[in-house]
Amino acid sequence: MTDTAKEPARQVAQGLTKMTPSEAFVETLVANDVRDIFGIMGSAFMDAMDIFAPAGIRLVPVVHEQGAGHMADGYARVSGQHGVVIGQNGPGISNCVTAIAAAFWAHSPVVIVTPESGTMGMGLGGFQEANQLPMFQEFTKYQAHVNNPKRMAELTARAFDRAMSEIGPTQVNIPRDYFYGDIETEIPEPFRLDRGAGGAQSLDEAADLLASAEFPVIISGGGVVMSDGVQECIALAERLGAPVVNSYLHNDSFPARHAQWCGPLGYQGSKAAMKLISQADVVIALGSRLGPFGTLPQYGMEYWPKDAKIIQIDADHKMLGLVKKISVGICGDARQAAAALTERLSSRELLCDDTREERAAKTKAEKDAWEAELDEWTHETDPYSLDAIAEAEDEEGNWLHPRQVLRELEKAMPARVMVSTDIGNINSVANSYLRFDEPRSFLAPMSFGNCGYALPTVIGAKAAAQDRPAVAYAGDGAWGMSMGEIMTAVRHDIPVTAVVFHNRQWGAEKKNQVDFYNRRFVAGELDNQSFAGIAEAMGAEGIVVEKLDDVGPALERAIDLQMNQGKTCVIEIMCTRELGDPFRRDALSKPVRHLEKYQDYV
Ligand SMILES: Cc1ncc(C[n+]2csc(CCOP(=O)(O)OP(=O)(O)O)c2C)c(N)n1
Ligand SMILES: [Mg+2]
Repeated sequence: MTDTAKEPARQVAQGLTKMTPSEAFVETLVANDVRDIFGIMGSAFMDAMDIFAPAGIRLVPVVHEQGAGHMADGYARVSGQHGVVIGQNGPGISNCVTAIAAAFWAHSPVVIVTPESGTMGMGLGGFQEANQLPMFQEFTKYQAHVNNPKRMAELTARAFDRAMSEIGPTQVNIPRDYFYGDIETEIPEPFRLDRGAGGAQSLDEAADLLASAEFPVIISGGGVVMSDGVQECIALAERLGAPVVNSYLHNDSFPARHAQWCGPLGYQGSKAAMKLISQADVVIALGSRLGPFGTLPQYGMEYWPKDAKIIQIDADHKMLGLVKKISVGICGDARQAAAALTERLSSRELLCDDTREERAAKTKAEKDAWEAELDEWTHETDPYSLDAIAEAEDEEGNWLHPRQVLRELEKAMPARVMVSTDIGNINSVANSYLRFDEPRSFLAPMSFGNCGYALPTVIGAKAAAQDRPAVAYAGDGAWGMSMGEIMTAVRHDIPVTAVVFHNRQWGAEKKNQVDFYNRRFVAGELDNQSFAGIAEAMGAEGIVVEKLDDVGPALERAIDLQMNQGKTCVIEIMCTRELGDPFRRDALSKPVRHLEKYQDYV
């Protein structure tokens, strides 16, 4: 669309023009097609905020700025556009640190706008004064400090450009007095990097390696989602007849309905995926940094194929060979690299062509076996879980097995759903039951792993894709950190559905106390209130589920409320205290005590 064809609010000032820095800032947002910003208002940027509405920008006021950061993350991950967050200098900004860290590890193009103390007071210990660049140093790809009001448009624009080209959060830090004054400025045209498939030499080497592979396996990573490359990944997979596994927490990087899809690697992932990749002689890690937690042993299985040759493709050359030893590293866009490889292989005979059917049968057999295992795996069977299940039988109320609940939720998921998950034991077990047919659908807290992620993130996702159903999963502990944002969903008509697994404990961490600390539980119990009741008090609908048969219908009802009546609903599911495998056995050791008074604590 040419600029003149846009609605008046979305037309950007052209050429060198007299304006205020506030206007330059807002015009730069418009040039970058910003329509929603998440945050809490403050005097620090009120002069710019005052003209958001006539520029066609909505400021979504949240309950807590951390929520705003997560919303910007969810918005970016689903739309592929920038997510933008803003807050008052000092506390409004420090409240965002966790969310920006999470967005960093999710590779989300989030721009955090951080108005700062005025230049004439900075350093004197004034009100809400803080050095706001060091706070985000580790979690941003680029930090712009507006050191002169005349540079407002230039530096704001650069933050928007870099968020896209570097695929991660950037910051624009603006002394609050620099919003005022008169300047002559030009609003820069957004610059979008035209990425390529990678170097011809590395692509050729990869094609040669693939041509001689007997059992190639593709890992489809986050880069496939971010580059909109699922179709190209499918084409490569079909040319090779190779099983495709999702990298950890990128379950939406390959359609689950496809015969070659095998499910996710990593914590609580798919045994089929793990068994198949363990047989690979060549692995193609497409758009994956091969993060260290994504390939840890699971189910007592060391599945990573140590002798396989690895072809790694990543848009960031610094990721190539960083975690795993590789044979070929391609610095390229996942979509274009997949297309370039398919093209190179199209007219070539491949060693694996001969075994296409045999490999397809093997893939199917592993998938069928894993589905059957999941169907039978109704509850956990370790001694602690069996005790917890027995205890639940003696208690008042009816408590459900999490795995059965997760299976029922899976069956009731609507088409095109977006699901965010939190950090917790039940949320992790959910990994086996979350399957997607379209990309930009799965929003997990990724490597930063913060509790309190799921609800605000899915609210941001819903703001970006109002026509899609949005569901958040959270444990009762993580829910407490974030549930206030239900008020944001209700107040601002961004209806979502949240499923709260009410197991009355900080389960994931308690599992470590079971495995390493002889069930000495410290600070693990949660004496919970009614989450459905709290939801109702916040203006949402609340449903309590105590029977397995009610799980699916509750989700269907909540989705109907969301999609047809614009209502937010919290489904509170009463679960036993049983616990699935822990995240990391590798990170803990059996306790050693030298002092007499702690001798029993081993
Ligand atoms: C912000 C933050 N604080 C603490 C932790 C450590 N932590 C990881 S999982 C977990 C327990 C989560 O409990 P809950 O949400 O109730 O889920 P459950 O494990 O019971 O399913 C905690 C405290 C974390 N990951 N993030
Ligand atoms: Mg819990």
